[in-house]
Amino acid sequence: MTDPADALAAVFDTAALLAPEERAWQQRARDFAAERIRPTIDEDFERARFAAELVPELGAAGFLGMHLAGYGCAGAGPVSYGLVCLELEAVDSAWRTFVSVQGSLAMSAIRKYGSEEQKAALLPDLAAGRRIGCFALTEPQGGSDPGTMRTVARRDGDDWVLTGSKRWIGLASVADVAVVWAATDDGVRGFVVPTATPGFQAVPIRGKLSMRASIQCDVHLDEVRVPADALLPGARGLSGPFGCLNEARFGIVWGVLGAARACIEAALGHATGRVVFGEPIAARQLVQAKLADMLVEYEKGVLLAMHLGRLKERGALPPVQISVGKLNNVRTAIAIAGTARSLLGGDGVTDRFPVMRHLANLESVRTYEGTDEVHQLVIGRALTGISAFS
Ligand code: TGC
Repeated sequence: MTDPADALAAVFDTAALLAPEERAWQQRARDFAAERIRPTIDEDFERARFAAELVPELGAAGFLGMHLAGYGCAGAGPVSYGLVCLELEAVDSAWRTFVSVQGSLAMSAIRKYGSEEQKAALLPDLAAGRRIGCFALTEPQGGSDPGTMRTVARRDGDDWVLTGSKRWIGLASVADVAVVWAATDDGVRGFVVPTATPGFQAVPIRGKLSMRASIQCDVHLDEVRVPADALLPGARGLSGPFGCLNEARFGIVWGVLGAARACIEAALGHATGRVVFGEPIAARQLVQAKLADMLVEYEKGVLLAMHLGRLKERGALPPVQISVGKLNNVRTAIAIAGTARSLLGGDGVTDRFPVMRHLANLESVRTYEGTDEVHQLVIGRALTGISAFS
């Protein structure tokens, strides 16, 4: 029986689209995921365990903030970053999410908007995985509309005092530092808040049936006092956090294709070995049709991600194009995971295959960093010139 990964590569050779350096990053991430994440991921998912011991290893591999330049970051290109996201998410969305939150949200906020002192003090440790960062934007009253932000920061002498609540904040309970967005008299501003500051509390959200190997939290800010130099000087208004969401959404465009690929490989491997009515099910036309459709949709997703990556390299990637990529590729990955599940029969709902875990994770990915509907409306606004959010 042909290895499913080889069969996929034989039909669609993505390596031909890549530079040697990009292939090297991809291979490094694939090896890391296979050796360090895959062996325990089913148990981590089952027990809702975040394997914190992997964080410095991700740093040593160069994956944290890898697309940022200087301050200990690798300065890799966007396609290399995308491929790393893809390979990590091929094992579990939790670890692409970790890399996204650390690198694309917390670190990119500091890199884009921080003072020289903030960058020098924080980025090398975050890149090495010696410290963990989180990004606190979303609030309980409605994550899709950060414009309703109720968290406030007020001046008190030279200090700032932050009060409010955030929800669904990845890694907050294990983070050393949080980038917190708050309303001020001068509009929305960002603050670098050490999580040990009195009044900062992060409580992991229980009962998740998705992203179980990752942590998302409620964050309570009760008169959290930080000095004046905690303010990110370069961000003013919601365009600040949205600039970071663009980076994270770009990683998702790539990452979910890893989950999709893993599901296709599982379905293909099963179909060629599973004999029903005297033949492998892969010999049935209905099964081949499903496999072909999955591959075609996956290929289209990769080509879209590649196109966006090449635009980003040239500094020519508008946010609406990222919305096209996030909307399409997450929907595609969910559809592929669902079809793969159907090909696996009853065992498809067990952890004998990674497919149900991917399917559950992808439902979170569909919701965070902009729901399907938010991205449809971003695209609709670009098409019509009319904002239909409210
Ligand atoms: P609006 O309030 O009108 O615009 C505010 C300002 O932002 C600018 N802007 C952008 N800038 C850069 N990139 C983008 N993608 C941008 N989108 C908007 C806009 O030009 C304006 O600038 P200025 O200078 O004029 O003030 O907002 P809008 O009407 O443009 O957008 C509405 C909408 C719905 C698209 C936006 O609110 C949105 O994207 N909502 C979804 C938010 C979202 O994705 N939330 C999930 C975040 S995940 C999270 O917080 C948890 S962290 C992850 C983890 O920890 O796991």
